[in-house]
Amino acid sequence: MSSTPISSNHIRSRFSRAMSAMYRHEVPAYGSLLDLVREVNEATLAGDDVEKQRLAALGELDRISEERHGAIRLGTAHELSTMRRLFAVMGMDPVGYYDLSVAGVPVHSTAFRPVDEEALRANPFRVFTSLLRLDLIDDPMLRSEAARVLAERRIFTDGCLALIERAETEGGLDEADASAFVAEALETFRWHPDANVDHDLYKCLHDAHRLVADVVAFKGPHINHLTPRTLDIDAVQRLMPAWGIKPKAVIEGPPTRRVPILLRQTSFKALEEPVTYSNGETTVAGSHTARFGEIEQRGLAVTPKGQALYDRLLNETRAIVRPAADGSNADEYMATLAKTFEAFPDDLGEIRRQGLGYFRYSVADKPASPIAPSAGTEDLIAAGVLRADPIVYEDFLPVSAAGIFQSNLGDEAAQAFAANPNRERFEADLGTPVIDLQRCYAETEAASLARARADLAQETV
Ligand code: OOG
Ligand code: NI
Repeated sequence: MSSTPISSNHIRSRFSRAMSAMYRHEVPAYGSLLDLVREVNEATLAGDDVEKQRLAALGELDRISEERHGAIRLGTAHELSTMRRLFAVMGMDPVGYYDLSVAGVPVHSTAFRPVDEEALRANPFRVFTSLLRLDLIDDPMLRSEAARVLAERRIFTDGCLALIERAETEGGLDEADASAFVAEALETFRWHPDANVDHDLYKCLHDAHRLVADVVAFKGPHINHLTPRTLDIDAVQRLMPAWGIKPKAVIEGPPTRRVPILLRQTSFKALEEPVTYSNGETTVAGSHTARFGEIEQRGLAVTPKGQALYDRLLNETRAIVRPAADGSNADEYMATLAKTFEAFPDDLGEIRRQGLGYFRYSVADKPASPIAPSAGTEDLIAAGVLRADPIVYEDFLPVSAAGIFQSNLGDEAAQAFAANPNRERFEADLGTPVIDLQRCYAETEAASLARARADLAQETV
């Protein structure tokens, strides 16, 4: 490296911005969605000064308009492990394992994202990354044909690979290399309107599963959606039609609540885009439907106990009514969801006392005399010396992710695979274990409490 390395946070921010600009150009409806989300966020903050001050004090206000996640689908173990190295240059590590086979989608996934608090505050850009599972495809001929096509494609530019290596051996990239890296890496995520296969093979892949065609038939893992974060997803869902955007029927995740938990998501349907298919001699003009837009609202990260309660209530809801792809029972589903979730406390103090969520502790008001380390956390909060703010959920939800996949696979896609998680295989393909997401939140909470207690234990005032 010729000069000083620049921070991986900086590279990630630049990459996220470059990706957003590219996608806005490729999928104009995403641009409309960004404008709508900005309006709703501004209106929400203008109408809620307390929340605005709170977000500003936590340093979260600035990140909201910059915040987004994307998603890609990969074809081979080698693509996945190289993608891990690519994201590592930007300070993004694989967190969590998501098995989507249960929902009829032949992939398993992780999310690459920054992990430590400072990096998350700088820019929490995440990429939901799925690996196709050809082992779930029945037809052995098609399976080997797909594997052959995938083995031949090269999804990373030589320049990108060289810069990944440089970052690994030299511990980072300098300014010039970082700029080059962002440009080279972006190439991997670009849309290619000329397919990698002929039309007959495309049709066979598509008949096996639309997702198989989306991965195998193309030259690279085009970014299939980008998702801005909104502060009021119900408002965005309601306003989408007036902005010429058709939302999916229901919002995935928990219902509307006073205290938002986990993650709520909705999307607009994928576009049908022109594609040419060629066998080297003849070219066929056709189309492919894959790329869409999504919005998300993030809330409190929940503990294993909170997650178990969430899972149970979601299952109970779905045992009563399952959202139909055509939206015919959307109102019934949302009403049932709201009713069932009355069993999940909707008050921050109650959630905290029941150990359902993660909190970031800080000193609210220094007391006149030092506080003994043995003082109870709840007592300190009640005494007004300690404050607890919700820790934002930075990850994804498998049932919601499946709903997002499904809404873009068309109504015919209710194909079922037996639940078939294979985390060991995924981690072997990735080349490293995934980070346990519960541990991230538990550590953040514990560190904040230790800091706050250390402060309170000092002689002051
Ligand atoms: C990923 C779908 C999952 C989310 O936000 O849950 C996802 C995909 O369609 O490739 O992005
Ligand atoms: Ni998404």
